[in-house]
Amino acid sequence: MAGAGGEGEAPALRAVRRCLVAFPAEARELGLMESVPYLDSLLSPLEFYREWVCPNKPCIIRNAFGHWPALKKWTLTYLRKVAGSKMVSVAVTPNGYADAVYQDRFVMPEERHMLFSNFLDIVEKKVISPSVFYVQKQCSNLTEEFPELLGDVEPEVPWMSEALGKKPDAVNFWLGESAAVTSLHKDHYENLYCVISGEKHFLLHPPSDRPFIPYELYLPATYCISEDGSFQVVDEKAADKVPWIPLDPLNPDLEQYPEYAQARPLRCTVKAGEMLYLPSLWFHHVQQSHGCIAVNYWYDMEYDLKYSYYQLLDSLTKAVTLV
Ligand SMILES: O=C(O)CCC(=O)C(=O)O
Repeated sequence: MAGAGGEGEAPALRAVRRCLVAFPAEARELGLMESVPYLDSLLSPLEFYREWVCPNKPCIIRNAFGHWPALKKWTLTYLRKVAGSKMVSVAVTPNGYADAVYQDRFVMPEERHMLFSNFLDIVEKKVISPSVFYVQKQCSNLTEEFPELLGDVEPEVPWMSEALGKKPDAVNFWLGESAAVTSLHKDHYENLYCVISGEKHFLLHPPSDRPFIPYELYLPATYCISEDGSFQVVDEKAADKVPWIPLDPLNPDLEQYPEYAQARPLRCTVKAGEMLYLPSLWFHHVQQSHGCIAVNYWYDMEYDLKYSYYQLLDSLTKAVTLV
């Protein structure tokens, strides 16, 4: 919460600010843990809903998808064989950050359509590029761009579909270089994130940490590669500003965002064969081992009272920040 008020601040505003500063610790005491717990086997849909979705708590589930052929089949060689000859969308950036703040812009990656085999050449370091490549298009790219791989996983997670009474909105396929990083953000999805090979490193904040997490408004722009191979940041035409988190949780600028010192990130590594349940509205920052392959399922959240309470927290945080 930037702009903490001084002596002249109205008492009511000071009281709201005090409540917002106390709120994250109070929420944590009500049942959040120091680390992300593991489940060694699946629960029934009802149990999973009661114990994790409803309380909005993350967990890592082992043995949740041991039956998927992908776990044994998906090597880079296999992926090249079944999908190498097709054109796919790849996020290309100069620094590994797609959808992140760069200087005074919110910058999106160049979305390059390229042969999947050319992308694999880069991941396998058969071709050296100064840019960073990541297959990460979040529009259900597994079903839209890689239908030939779908039979090796599942189009939905049956127990989650039953628990939530709906099908996933998107099934995404992720494969990229270790330099590709996903900046801190949150989504309105119940996310089941399954690592097929390699490792993903998540840094998480519960939604209740919102008062300590800064947002700013940025003009949106896109990386465009020039003929000489250098990247330019090109503004989107007539686009509204985008609220985004400027802070890098791995190296937070506490002079600019001192409140973040009070936030308490949870860190976890999700290994091959493990599934992270990442509840809706949790902030997450993601790194990976080189060539990590993952599939995740986004189930739209319920826009219920929990959502409304988060909106209230967000509005109050913005209100005191602006003063
Ligand atoms: O794996 C990643 O790089 C990002 C995942 C993510 O942000 C998500 O699933 O919402």
